[in-house]
Amino acid sequence: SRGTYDYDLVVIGGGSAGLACAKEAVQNGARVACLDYVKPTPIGTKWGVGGTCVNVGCIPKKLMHQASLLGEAVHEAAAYGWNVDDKIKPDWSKLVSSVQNHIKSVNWVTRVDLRDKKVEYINGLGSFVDRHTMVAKLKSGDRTITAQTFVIAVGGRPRYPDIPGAVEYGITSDDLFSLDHEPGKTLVVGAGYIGLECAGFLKGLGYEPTVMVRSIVLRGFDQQMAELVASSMDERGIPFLRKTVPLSVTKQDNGKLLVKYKNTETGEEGEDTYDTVLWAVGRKGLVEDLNLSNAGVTTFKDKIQVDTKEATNVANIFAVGDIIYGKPELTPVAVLAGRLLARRLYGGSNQRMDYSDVATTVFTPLEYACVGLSEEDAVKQHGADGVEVFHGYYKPTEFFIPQKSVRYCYLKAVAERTGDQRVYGLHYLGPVAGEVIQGFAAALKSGLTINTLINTVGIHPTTAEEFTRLSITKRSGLDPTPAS
Ligand code: NA7
Repeated sequence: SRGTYDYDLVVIGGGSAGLACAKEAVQNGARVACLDYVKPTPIGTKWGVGGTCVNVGCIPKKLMHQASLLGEAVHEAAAYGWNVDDKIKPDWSKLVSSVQNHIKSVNWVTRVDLRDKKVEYINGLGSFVDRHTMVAKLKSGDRTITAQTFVIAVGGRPRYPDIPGAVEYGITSDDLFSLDHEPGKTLVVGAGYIGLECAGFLKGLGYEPTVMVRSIVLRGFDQQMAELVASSMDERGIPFLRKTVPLSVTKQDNGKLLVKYKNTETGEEGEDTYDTVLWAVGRKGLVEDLNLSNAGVTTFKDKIQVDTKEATNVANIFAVGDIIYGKPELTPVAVLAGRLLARRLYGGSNQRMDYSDVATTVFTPLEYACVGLSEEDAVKQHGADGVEVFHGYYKPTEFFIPQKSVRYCYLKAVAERTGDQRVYGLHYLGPVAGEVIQGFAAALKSGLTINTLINTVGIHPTTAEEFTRLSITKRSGLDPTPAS
């Protein structure tokens, strides 16, 4: 069949999944093109190659989180004897340009890498004509492209709520990291990890975020940990409007945004004015422009369902990354799934993606990282009698001198109750959470038991060593707070 089509493989989407898949396919001998196109947001924000993670996700988020932690660190430094001006303040436009410069450099490196690796990069919006043909809308006009195989890796974009003024006056995480003015007093609507992270760094940078929560905080995460995250943010002065939904946004003569909202339990209505309204109400898959029906690919709730080999219902069309239904929407998941798919398609491999026990971190001011099952999922799968939870509060050594709150520094191991006491899940709330959990994720995937964990010698003084000191079970009812 080689030769009948323009390419062996066309990857639609130049984000984490698509780029990993395209590069690996070329390395395994395929002729590959990668289409990438970013539709501007309603306020006109657009960006380059690399997808959400690089441009409007993980990378700028981590940098703004770091900026916010540094502000905190300057205050702590005074307690450690540094003579610092206690009237430090952030420069939003300098922060934005530093962040955007880094992103531009990553975009550039990505383009060079694609050229070096001989992936043809096509800056166009693709839509299917049939299962082997696509039309790409380019600046220079339409181009028809045929391929033996297609990989759909178009990812997702933030949703807007269906209320008056939402699109006109609100922004999303697609706009925030390049916003050309200070966000000021900000209403963050949505209590998923994106909402909480944005509220967290905005507070750290000195703005006044409020989080509007429709139902629960951090749906999908361990709910005890989620509530501790929310409490730790509340303690830092971030108010949470609970059980509340927005009704409308209007712009006042003074330029401020008037938001009307309603408590879903009491029915009581309220309103307040903000400088910025940030929607963090979930993301939708970018299926609409693909004309999938022309290729016969079926969709499910803005997403595409795939089998364990990332195949869609059409034999020559696959999907990876955030566009697939029911899998963790995380960059490293997308990268590995994309790479493994290319190896199976062109490298004679049989290895499938293992989507289980993926570790992740919520970069709130006090960070939360976890791997494996939440306590509630462990109980659901193994029964309350089959689960033992080891837990404890702890005091990071470095928190004492600046007298930082240790109230929410907490961790737990959710494990099998009897037998080998296999660890089902690990949860950590505290500093550098991602760095703490990453190694434990490998241990958990290797069959970590409580016995191994508590017989591992800790590294002192660290916060990660607290995992080796877990001795109190929830079932015992003993106080999990440390003596000193
Ligand atoms: P999530 O995790 O889907 O969270 C969305 C949040 O927004 C969640 O708290 C929702 O509350 C809330 N929500 C949704 N619709 C509304 C409306 N209309 N009004 C008020 N609040 C609302 O998404 P993120 O934006 O954090 O994105 C993370 C994505 O990346 C997510 O899709 C992950 O899979 C990966 P709810 O709990 O539904 O009541």
